[in-house]
Amino acid sequence: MSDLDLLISNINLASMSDATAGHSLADYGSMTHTSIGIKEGKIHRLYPPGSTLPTATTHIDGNGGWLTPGLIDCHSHLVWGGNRAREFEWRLQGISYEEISRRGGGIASTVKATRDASDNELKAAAQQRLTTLMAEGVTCLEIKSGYGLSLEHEARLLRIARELGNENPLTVQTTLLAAHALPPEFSDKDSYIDEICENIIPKIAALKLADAVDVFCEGIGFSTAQCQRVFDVAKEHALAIKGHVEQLSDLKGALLVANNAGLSADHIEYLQAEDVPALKGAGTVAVLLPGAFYALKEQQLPPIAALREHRVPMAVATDLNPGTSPQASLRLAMNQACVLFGLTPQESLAGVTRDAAKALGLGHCKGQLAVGFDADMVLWDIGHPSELSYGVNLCQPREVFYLGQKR
Ligand code: DI6
Ligand code: FE
Repeated sequence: MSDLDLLISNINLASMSDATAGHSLADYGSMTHTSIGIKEGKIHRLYPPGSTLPTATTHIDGNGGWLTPGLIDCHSHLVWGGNRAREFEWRLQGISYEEISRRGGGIASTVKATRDASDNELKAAAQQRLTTLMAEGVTCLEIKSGYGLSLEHEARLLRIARELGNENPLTVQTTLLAAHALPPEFSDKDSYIDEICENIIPKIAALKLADAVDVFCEGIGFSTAQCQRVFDVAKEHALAIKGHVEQLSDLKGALLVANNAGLSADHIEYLQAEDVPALKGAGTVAVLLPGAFYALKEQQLPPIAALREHRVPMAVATDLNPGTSPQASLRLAMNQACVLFGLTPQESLAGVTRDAAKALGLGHCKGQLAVGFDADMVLWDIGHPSELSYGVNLCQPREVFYLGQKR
């Protein structure tokens, strides 16, 4: 019997361990010329240079490459029908996202196309996007509903997301985003919030289809009072809390998420620096979505300096969706986070590993190469981890390891 299931020797590790948190120019928690041992899906031991190496059922020569934690996309709307290429043309003619939304385009048009699509059509399209993300090294993905907007259709999207998690090697976490927009059957937002609180959340919770509940807190979405009602019911059902907040205006949604001990406040371009300490105090992760900022040609930058100063963990995600972030690439989001938001390549890598895990409540088991953590890992033929944020698709994983327990 071998001591280990897997030994990867002759590698450099970018551990992204907690010890590197808050050091924007630190060294990726790197350990050079090292080896890593895996047992029962977990990181069993790290071997410094010169160690006597144990036996292993499988031994891989890393050839001097770099090993990172598996990449984690902690914010996606992966499952939808149709596309919004026509709307893209309108936006290029100068019509704003909010104006298109008021004219019945935007989220409403995707809701119609999604409801009209069959399960098989939705799943095949989502699988294609998922395969693209996995080829980049994504080993864990959050998938939101939000284009169904009724119990039947939200449940359908979450069920498809769960099936994708069962049928692919990566971990999928699901989030109910019923409070994304007003469905056509309702004329008044408060009545739809009643439906979400009295019917949709309790039934989705009973079916165990969601790990968390999210809201779109915005003028074209829902008010803080309406979002608070959703969070109250989410908590009754022991579901984690997330929020799309301060994307287009400052409604103090991030404070609301923090006051409810939410896992993450996402977008936050309009978050004021004075509201940042509340996130730190609540342990709420700031999720940066540069793909939506890019696609909408936004000007308002998230308060990166204040987030750094207060050591709020900053995750980076795709926000993959048909309207405001039509990009199935977390690697592109890493590059955008550096170029558009001024993150360092180390912060950007932490944002798709350690801090993305925290945004999903998985910070204790995923996103770091540390003893006891899940062995979700990517081996890259690169000379330095900054290459992962520099450029787009100039390097691909040599091998992706999905050995950790599915969560
Ligand atoms: N903010 C976003 O960027 C996406 N949802 C949200 O609340 C956009 C969704 C869409 O336009 O389809
Ligand atoms: Fe989103």
